[in-house]
Amino acid sequence: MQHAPFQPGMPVGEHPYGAPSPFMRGVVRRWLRGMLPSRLTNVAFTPLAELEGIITPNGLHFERSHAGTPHIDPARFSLKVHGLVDRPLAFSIDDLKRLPVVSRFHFIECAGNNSLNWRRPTTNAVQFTHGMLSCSEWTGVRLRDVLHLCGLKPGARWLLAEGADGAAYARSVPRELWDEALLAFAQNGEALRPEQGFPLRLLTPGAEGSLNVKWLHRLEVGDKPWLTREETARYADLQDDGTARLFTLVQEVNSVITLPCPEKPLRKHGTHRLSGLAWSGHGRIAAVDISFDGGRNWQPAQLEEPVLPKCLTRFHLPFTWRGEEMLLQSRAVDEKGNVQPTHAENLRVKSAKQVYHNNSITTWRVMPDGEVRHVRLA
Ligand SMILES: Nc1nc2c(c(=O)[nH]1)N[C@H]1C(S)=C(S)[C@@H](COP(=O)(O)O)O[C@H]1N2
Ligand SMILES: [Mo]
Repeated sequence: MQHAPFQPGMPVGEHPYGAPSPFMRGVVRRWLRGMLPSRLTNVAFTPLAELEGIITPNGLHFERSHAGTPHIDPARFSLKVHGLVDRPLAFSIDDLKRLPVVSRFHFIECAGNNSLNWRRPTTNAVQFTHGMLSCSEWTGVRLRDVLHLCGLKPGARWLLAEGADGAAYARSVPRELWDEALLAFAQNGEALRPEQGFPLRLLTPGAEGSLNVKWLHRLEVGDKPWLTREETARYADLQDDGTARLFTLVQEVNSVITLPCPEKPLRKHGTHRLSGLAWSGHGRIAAVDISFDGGRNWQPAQLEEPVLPKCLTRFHLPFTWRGEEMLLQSRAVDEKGNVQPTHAENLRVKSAKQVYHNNSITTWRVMPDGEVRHVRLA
């Protein structure tokens, strides 16, 4: 039903906690049936094509969970810290909130993002190529402040971060990542969503998603990595000789065009706005170049402020389309000089057998009718 102008609307208080307009019902997380064995261990992808700016609304943050979403009462929750420390301590959420609190804008990306397209393009939607990627303002206390209260013993080099979920999920975190890490209890101004680790998660800016342990209830300090399932059998990069490279922790420079894309075809001839997202686990995005002809010619996109380290960066470029076929690509460069590789370049340094850490340039083929398809150039 269409609302007639100047008629009264819904009463105030009808939605004590607001929800999107009913016209936005299609803007939802989606998962691929059959990708993983059950819905308890699965991934719900963020609808990147529907979003503007750099922040992912909390209800649309991607979710990768290995044993479903636990239901945790924060009043009965505590974080235990022990191992190579002078004083093993337990912190309630209220204890943590009495420490200095900081807020930081950072993306989280699963190392498996775009892995379905490592061998050949198989998913024809930006939601399913790059939707294991989201970005929030995270609020919490610094990991190093908590460790300082416990007092690190000599030899402290690694930390085991364990979640309270049924997966007995745990990852070893090397000391180099401790300084920037947060123990986050809030996301975009409100408490973490249950799917994102309520009431507490580890946040390791720029590192692969799986290090950001959710429902974090235990930190053990040690002198070597624990070699848990999630860093040996999973999230390890299989090499050509059959060995696996462990602890490839940084999410490399990457980008994708979200407009146009398979979900957002071109419907009219004339001027259009190309838009997309770029990110790097090494720091800030320095530049994004756009090609309309499959990588032969490049022109710089405009970066939208703010451009923050280890955070999504939005880029734009106006263009005119008169029905010609185009091969759209974006190529990001970060402040450390890392350049996003073509797939062929990536295959020169990575094994064809590995599935994680695919940051290859993506090609969208725009057809004369304006439809957009995910393709790979030879
Ligand atoms: N306790 C726990 N932490 C976890 C996981 C999990 O299954 N259990 N999944 C990890 C993986 S693989 C990723 S990619 C991120 C995803 O975070 P999100 O679900 O908030 O997007 O959480 C990580 N932390
Ligand atoms: Mo992940």
